[in-house]
Amino acid sequence: MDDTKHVPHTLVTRLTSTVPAAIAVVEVDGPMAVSLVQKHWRPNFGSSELKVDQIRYGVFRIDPEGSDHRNVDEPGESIVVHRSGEECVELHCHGGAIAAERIIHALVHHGAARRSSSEWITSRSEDDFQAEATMALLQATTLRTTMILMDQWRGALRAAVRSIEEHLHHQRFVEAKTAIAALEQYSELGLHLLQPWKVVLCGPPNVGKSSLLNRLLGYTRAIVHEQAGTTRDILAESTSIDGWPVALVDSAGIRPTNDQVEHQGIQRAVQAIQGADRVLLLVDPVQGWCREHAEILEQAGEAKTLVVQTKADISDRRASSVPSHLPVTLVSNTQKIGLDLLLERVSRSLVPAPPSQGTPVPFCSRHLQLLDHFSCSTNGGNTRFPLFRRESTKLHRRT
Ligand SMILES: Nc1nc2c(ncn2[C@@H]2O[C@H](COP(=O)(O)OP(=O)(O)OP(=O)(O)O)[C@@H](O)[C@H]2O)c(=O)[nH]1
Ligand SMILES: [Mg+2]
Repeated sequence: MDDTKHVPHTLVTRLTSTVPAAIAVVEVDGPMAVSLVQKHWRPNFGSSELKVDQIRYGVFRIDPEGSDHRNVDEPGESIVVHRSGEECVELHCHGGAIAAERIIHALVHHGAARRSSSEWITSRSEDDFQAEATMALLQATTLRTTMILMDQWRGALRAAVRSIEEHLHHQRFVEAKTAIAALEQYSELGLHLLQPWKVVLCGPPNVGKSSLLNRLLGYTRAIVHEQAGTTRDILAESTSIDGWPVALVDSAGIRPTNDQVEHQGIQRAVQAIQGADRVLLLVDPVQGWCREHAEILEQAGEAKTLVVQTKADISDRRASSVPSHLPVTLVSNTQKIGLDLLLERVSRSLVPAPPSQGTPVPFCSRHLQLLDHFSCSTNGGNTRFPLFRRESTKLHRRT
């Protein structure tokens, strides 16, 4: 029987992402970490002793006892071993899909328990806020969103929440409401630090939706053609506008049709408009505003619609048929006119007042639930929130 089996609290975690990379890092943490690694590891020279802070090279043998005769010639995995603490060893192996998994599987087979990377992060964070910020930072795609999340990692949101708790505890409800409102103004932005804003390009056929998508992306993603009804399906691409993550969505031109395929495409366009955060409603300067524009505007609502008149190289005058109270941005896809102004307006529409450095921003659904809970408490309800009193659960601190 394997004497290292059922040893408590020796945890194995893949520290690096599962996305293939040059190197993957697996951490073994706990009382049996060193002996477990030594059982599998064969150094390329010298003894297999592992001193703290020493870095060694060798091979990780998946089946060290060779009990499985089919695996006798199994080559193992090349690894760099770093004993980072008395009870902590890092194994640096090939970063493809397989190597780290084989190593983890072998260690679990011999008694370690697998721990997810989110559990690892939680165990090393001061509290839930910092753990959530770390996990969000791993997924952030722009510098701007990263900076906001770094502020939360450093404690901006935690401090704001604690201050609201204090107000509620001392029944200072006016101050509590003000502080809650200050956080709530950023809740939509906070949820879109990771989840891209969905910006849908729509309008009748041939107004230049696909051309504008290509221009805003900076490469030719969608088919552009003079024939009306070219785009049939939804086409979404990730990008960023002024540092805000955005999914730009091209859609089929909306018009009455007897063509079954086109009809389905139009239905998808309508669904995309309904689910959009912002709608770019495109108008051709010659065709002008038509019934479809009015219907889309009614569906999307004026607050989240930006009217864009294309083909400014043909006509740079606002079409008189566009309702006069609607602001219009004139662009030319072919001559690249007005695109910077359009991007600026989209950015301002998404985030009218970007948070300054150090501003607390709620950024996940748990934070919004917490704000709801606080709001209820401003009427004199329960003012203690044990969920946010959790102390650090750091496990094995490195020596
Ligand atoms: N002069 C000029 N032509 C443009 C401009 N934008 C698009 N076009 C032309 O208009 C035609 C239609 O362009 P698309 O981008 O395919 O239009 P669409 O709105 O995606 O059309 P559908 O997919 O059919 O709904 C093409 O011949 C484009 O070259 C522009 O800004 N100026
Ligand atoms: Mg198109």
